[in-house]
Amino acid sequence: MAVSIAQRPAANARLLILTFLTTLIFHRSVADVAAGASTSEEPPHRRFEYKYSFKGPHLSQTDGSIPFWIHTGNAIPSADQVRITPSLRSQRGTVWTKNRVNFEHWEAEVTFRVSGRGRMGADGLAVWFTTAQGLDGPVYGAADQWNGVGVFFDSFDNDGKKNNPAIIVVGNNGNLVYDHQNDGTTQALGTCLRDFRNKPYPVRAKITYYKKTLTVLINNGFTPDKEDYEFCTKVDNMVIPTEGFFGISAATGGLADDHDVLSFLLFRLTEPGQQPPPPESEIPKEEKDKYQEEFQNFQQELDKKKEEFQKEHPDVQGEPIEDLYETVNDREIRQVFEGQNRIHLEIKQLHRQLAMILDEQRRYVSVITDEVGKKGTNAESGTVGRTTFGFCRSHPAGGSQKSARVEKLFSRVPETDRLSPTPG
Ligand SMILES: [Ca+2]
Ligand SMILES: [Ca+2]
Repeated sequence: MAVSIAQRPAANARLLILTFLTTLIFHRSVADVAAGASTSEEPPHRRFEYKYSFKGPHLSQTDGSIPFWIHTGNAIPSADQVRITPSLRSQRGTVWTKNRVNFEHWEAEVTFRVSGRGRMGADGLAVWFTTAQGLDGPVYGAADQWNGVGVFFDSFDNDGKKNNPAIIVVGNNGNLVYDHQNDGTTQALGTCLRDFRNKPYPVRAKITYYKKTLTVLINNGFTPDKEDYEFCTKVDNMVIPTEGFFGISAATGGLADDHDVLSFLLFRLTEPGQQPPPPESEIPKEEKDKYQEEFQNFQQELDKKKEEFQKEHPDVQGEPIEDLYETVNDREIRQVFEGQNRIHLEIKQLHRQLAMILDEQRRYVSVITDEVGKKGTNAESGTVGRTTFGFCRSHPAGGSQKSARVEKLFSRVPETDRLSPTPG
C-alpha cells in the first residue's frame, strides 16, 4: 500500500504539468490559426478562460476552496470534482464564479455525473449565466426570478407526463417565477429528452452563446469519446445580459442523487477578423508571482517526497505498480463498457441508415403521387381504376423509369437491413 500512496503525488504532478503544457500548446495553435486571413464562414476564435473554469486533479485548495469560485450550501469541493449535492434528502448546493464575465460570446463545457440508486432521482442540476449569483433558492438550489439564462437538467417528473429526465433552457428577466409543477415546460425556450442519470462515463454539455444564438449539445456518457456530442436544442434571437456570473447548482428532494461536477471550462469566443485581447494583459503581476511561488513550493515538496521514498524503497523503481496491472473487476467492467459501446455505435449506425431509407422512400412516394395526380387529370379516356404500376407500364418513356427507380429502392432495403460491423 505504501507504494501507491507515496507515488501518487508524483503521478499527479506529472499529469498536471502535461495537462498544462497540452493546454498551452493547443491555445497557441488556435491563436496562430486565428492570426491568419479570415472569411465570414470561419469559426470563431476560442480561448480558454482559466478564471472562470475549474477541473481536476487539483480542483480545490488545501482549505477546501476552489480558486476563482465560491461554493454555498451542501456543495463539497474535492481534488477531482465538486459534489454539488450528496445523495441525501433536501440538499441544496451551488458554485459561482467570483468575477463577472464581460465578454459577449462564450462556450461552456460542463462535465458531470448524476447518479443514484433509485430508478428515479431528484431534483436535478442547473447551469447558469445570470447578472447576480443565485447563492441559494428553490430552483435546483439557486435563486428564483433570476436575470439571465438557466439550462436545467431536470431529473424528477413533477407533472407526471413521463417526460423526464429532460434538459430545458429557460430565460428570465428577473420577473418570472419558475414553474416547478410543470417542469418548466410552460416557460421553456428549448428542450430535449435525455436520460443523463447513471451513465458509464461522465455526461458532457457544451453550451454555446454566439451571435445571439444559444446552442446546447450533449455527450450522453455512453462512450469514452469526449467529442461524441449530439444536438439537444437551439434558441435563436436570444438576448442575454452583457455581463454576468456563471454558476452550477443542484438540489435533492424526497428522492436524492449525487450531483457531481468534474469540470467547468469556459472559452471566450471572438468573431473572425476581430482581435482577441492579449492574455498577458489580463493576469496581474502579483497574481502571477503568487502562483509561481505556489508552484515552486509544490515542486520542492514533491522532490523531497520523491527522495524520501527512494530512501525508504531502494528496490522499487520506474512506474507505479497500480498503473501496470488492472484488477479482474476493472477488466470485467471495462469489457462490459466496451461491448456496450460497440452495440451503441451499431444502433446509431442503423438509425442513420434507416432514416436515409425513409427519406428516400418518402421522396419516391411523393414523385409517384405527383405523377399519378398529373396523369389522372390529363387523361380524357382510359380504364378507370388502373393501378399505379399498371399506369407506369403503359407509359414506357417516363413510367418505366420511375418503376425502375422504385424497384431499385425496394431492392436496397434488405441490403441495409444487414448488420455490417464496419460500414463504408
Ligand atoms: Ca422536475
Ligand atoms: Ca415532466
